[in-house]
Formats: sequence, C-alpha cells, structure tokens
Amino acid sequence: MPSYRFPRIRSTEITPEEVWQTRRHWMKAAGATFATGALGGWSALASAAALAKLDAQRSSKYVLMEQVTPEKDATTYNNFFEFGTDKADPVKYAHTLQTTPWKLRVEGECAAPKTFDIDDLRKLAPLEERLYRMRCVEGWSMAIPWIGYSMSELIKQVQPTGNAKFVEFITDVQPKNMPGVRTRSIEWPYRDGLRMDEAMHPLTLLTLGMYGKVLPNQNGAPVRMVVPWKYGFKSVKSIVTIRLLDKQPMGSWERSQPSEYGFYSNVNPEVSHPRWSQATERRIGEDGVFSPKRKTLMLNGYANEVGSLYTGLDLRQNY
Ligand SMILES: Nc1nc2c(c(=O)[nH]1)N[C@H]1C(S)=C(S)[C@@H](COP(=O)(O)O)O[C@H]1N2
Ligand SMILES: [Mo]
Repeated sequence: MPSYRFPRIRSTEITPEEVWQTRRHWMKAAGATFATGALGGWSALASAAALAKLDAQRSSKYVLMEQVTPEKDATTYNNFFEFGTDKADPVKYAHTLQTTPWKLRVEGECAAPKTFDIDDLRKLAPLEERLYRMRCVEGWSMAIPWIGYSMSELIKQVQPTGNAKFVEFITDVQPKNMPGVRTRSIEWPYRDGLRMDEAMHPLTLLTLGMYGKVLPNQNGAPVRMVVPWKYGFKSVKSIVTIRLLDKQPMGSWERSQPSEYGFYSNVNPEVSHPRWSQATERRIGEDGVFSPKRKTLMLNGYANEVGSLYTGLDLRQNY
C-alpha cells in the first residue's frame, strides 16, 4: 500500500500558492497509481478515483498557510454515525447510501419555499474551491479543499421572512441503507442548527465536492454543509431539509448529551469538553507519535472573520 506524504515543511515557510502546488503534484502521483491499478482490491480508493470531476474556481480569499491533508486520510477517517461509530466504518459501508435522485427542500420562515435537485444546486452559484481547517471535538483536525459556495446563496433563494432567526439542517434517513440508524446511538435523523447570521456568513459553505471531485458518500454526498469555525459535528452531511425557524433548534448531539454539546459548539481552546481538552489537536496525516500536537486556534483560526458574531456573548456559558 503506497502512502503519500507531503515533505515536511514548516508551515511558516510556505506560501498558500506553494501549498496548492504541492497538492497538485500529489494528486498527479495518486492519479498515476490508480491508472496502473497498483491499488487493486482496495475498493474504497478505487471508487474514490472513479468519482466525477467537479470544476471550480480556486478561491483566492479562503486559503491557508498549511499543507493540504492527503485525500486518502480525509476520505477514510470519517465520522458518519449512520454508517457506524468507528472512523473506518463510513468508507466501508457508505457505498449503500442512495444519492440519486436527491431532493433538498428549503422551507419554514420564508416567502418562497423550494425543492432543489443536485443539478439546480450546481448551477445556483459559481463553484469555488476553498481550503478550510476542520476540527473535530475529539481532538483531530484536517485541512480540506472543499468545493461549493456560500450557504447564503441558497438561503436567499427562498426569501427568508423577518421571523427567520435560526436555521436547522437535517440529514436523510435511509434505514435499509444505513446500518447505524438501527441503533439508538443518537437521535435520527441527524440534525443540527445555526443562528441565521451564522448560516448567512460567507464562510458557511454549501458543499458539493472535495479534492476536485464530487463528494464521496462517506464525506456526506451529494450535498453537505461545512462550518469551519465550529466543531466538526455542526457540519451536517447528506442534507435533505433546511428549515428556517423562529426558535433555536436542538441538534442530535445536544439532545443526546446537553452537558457536553451546546448549541454554539464554536472551536474554543479555552473551554474544555467535559471529557477532552480542546487546547491542542492532532493534525491527521502528520506522521508519527513524535509529531508535536498543534495548538488549537480560537474559532479554529477564523476569529478575524467571525469573531464579531459573538461580541457580548459569554462563550463559556454559550458553549
Ligand atoms: N449526518 C451526519 N453528519 C455528520 C456526522 C454524522 O455522524 N452524521 N458527523 C459529524 C462529525 S462529528 C464530524 S467530525 C464531521 C466529519 O466530516 P468528514 O468525515 O467529512 O471529515 O461530519 C459531521 N457531520
Ligand atoms: Mo466530530
């Protein structure tokens, strides 16, 4: 099994452009290996190679001075409880997820509720490739080139009313195809919510692809959300319903354990989860037990962009 690792460069020594160049180089190498069939038998990677390309303009605004997490790591180390609770489960089992046809309904406090299919969504706004940090509350993180556009582009289509103060995002439930929903690990359908101004913030991404291709099932095909300044579980996968609400909704994790998971779930190194410190993180794809852990950044490094959403809010109380 060949493994692709980036050369170890201190992140302070590289420019965003070099990061992307390195990534292109890596993708070429990976493509060459797929072509020769050297990975025979590893179905997950074979199917990842077969995913349709998705063209997007690379964002000049949303870049990071960091190395891109290898695609193999981002697509084989996942949380998608509908397919099991082990990180290796989604890539093994999510091939059963039925993604066509797909309908996404946007409804609730709005003048023009509407149902979109995936073609509608692809055409709704120009697709952008944005490199975002992603951090799970469990203490690992990645830097992933997502493809999509700001969630606000979709939400404004339905003409929200003045009562739309919150937005709820709901995953599909396919009992026959999702072994995890037969267990009561959390409440199904998987759901979570944002304040309206958080949902309308340009960083909040309606996501249709990653690494130059459509989303693999294990990463939430065919359409998911990515909210990079919040813990990973706010980034709802395989969305079928978006509901504009006048009251704050309660997500699946908050319902299951309100003392551990709050509505905000902003990445915050100063406020620990009861079972895990949030001060540091392990970057997936960085080799070895001797690699130093990274310090977790306030709002996952997006404080300049979204900090003002929380002025006057006690982030210890509103965790
Ligand atoms: N429907 C659904 N969405 C979900 C989850 C899930 O279990 N089900 N897990 C969340 C968690 S905890 C994380 S960390 C991210 C992981 O996204 P990734 O696998 O693409 O890295 O998805 C989030 N979205
Ligand atoms: Mo997570």
